[in-house]
Amino acid sequence: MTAIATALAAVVGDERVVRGPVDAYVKDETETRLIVGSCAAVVEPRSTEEVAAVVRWAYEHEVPVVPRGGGTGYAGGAVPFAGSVVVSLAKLTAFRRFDPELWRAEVEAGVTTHLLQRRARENGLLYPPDPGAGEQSHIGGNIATNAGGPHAFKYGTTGAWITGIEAVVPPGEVITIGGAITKDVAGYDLKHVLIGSEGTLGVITCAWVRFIPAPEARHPVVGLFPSTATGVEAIEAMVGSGVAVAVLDYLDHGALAAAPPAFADGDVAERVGFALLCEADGTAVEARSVRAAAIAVVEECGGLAVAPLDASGVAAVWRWREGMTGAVTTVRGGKVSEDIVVPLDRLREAIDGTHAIGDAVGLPACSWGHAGDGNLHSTFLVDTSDPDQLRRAEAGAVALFDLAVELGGSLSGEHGLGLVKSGQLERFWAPRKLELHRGIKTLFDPKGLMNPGKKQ
Ligand code: LAC
Ligand code: ZN
Repeated sequence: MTAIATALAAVVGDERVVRGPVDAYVKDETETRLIVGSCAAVVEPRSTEEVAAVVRWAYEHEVPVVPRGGGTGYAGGAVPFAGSVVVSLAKLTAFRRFDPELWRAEVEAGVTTHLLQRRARENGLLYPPDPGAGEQSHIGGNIATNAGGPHAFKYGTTGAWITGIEAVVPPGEVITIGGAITKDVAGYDLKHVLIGSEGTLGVITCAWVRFIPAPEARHPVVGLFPSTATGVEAIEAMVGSGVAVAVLDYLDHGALAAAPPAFADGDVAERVGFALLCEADGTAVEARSVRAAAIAVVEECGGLAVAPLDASGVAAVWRWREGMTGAVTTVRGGKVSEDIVVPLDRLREAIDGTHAIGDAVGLPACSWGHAGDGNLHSTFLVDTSDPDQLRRAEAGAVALFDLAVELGGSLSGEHGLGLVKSGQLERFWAPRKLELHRGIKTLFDPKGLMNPGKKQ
């Protein structure tokens, strides 16, 4: 045990300090680009008061604190630096309240996204956000990153579903913002300051979540197109003609090469250069009508629509989409993947630009993501045993940020700044804007001990 671990055992009890190897607590999905951290101790508090005790101790002793949810992030936000304390929220798993008839719950930070979705579903409700890896990711981490997902197109990101937050902020105090209320304009919007703050302002310990009645039906529509041009035309036609799909995702030819749509006819799959994944939802009548409209748009734009209605066909479509990031990683063993976002009418340029950057750095490139939100997962495939490939991919990532900003977009649409985009804000933000950003950090965390090095 390190001296810090021993001291924390005295603060919150021996059994709250993780013994043995802590490898699982010092990394996230950025392991695919060889990012792994280290820490002095890992604690797993069982209550908000214990989290507060840890933060109090750390603040007094000037030890950095790295909050950790399910560890499924793509930006290195939960990767700790040597000497810090990892505060895992995995044991804060209570539903403090669940009021299905009022469409709301009060859940602790370590409740998994899937459990929250399931409890809602079992009660005829919907918790719409669907970031990937829901079995592993926690609601606390989802809030800390304002996680998105395919359904964000219609329903918004995690933050849109949070009406209140309980958090431990330096130097170790518990605050609550909002609650079981759906409107609150008293004071500045501190709730949305914490949402997406990536653990740099405090530790989110509990949240008030809202639901809506579950849609009666949901039907996927996949559009397979010969080219990016025809596919992007269909995206714009879908939006422009008011077809209110809940999901409007895409995969370019590079992504399709890694994960061909197994549910389409073999010949067709080989000729596909671009794919769209839509979902029609609502009452049974609405979902059928939006489905038909989406199919019509796909066909009018020269695509082939695959729109299964049977459970196994639907499952195959979602398996394909959810397996995308894994499939792309498998090609060369590693990847550097960013999540730039651009205005919808610049999507085509961002998709083509990703390939141009890949060519410039000499690496295979691809992108997929949330077309309707203009949010790309622009990716360079790397063999991680070759440091030069990794270096070129990181240079490609910086070029992607330039591209996004040039197109009127932003560095990150859904995964956050974390560690991997550290230093990028000052390349693009005006001095006064940066000063305000840093001022918020200093106000919450004057000693700079909350998840240092992230979101800056
Ligand atoms: C996705 C993850 C990478 O959309 O955000 O596939
Ligand atoms: Zn995504």
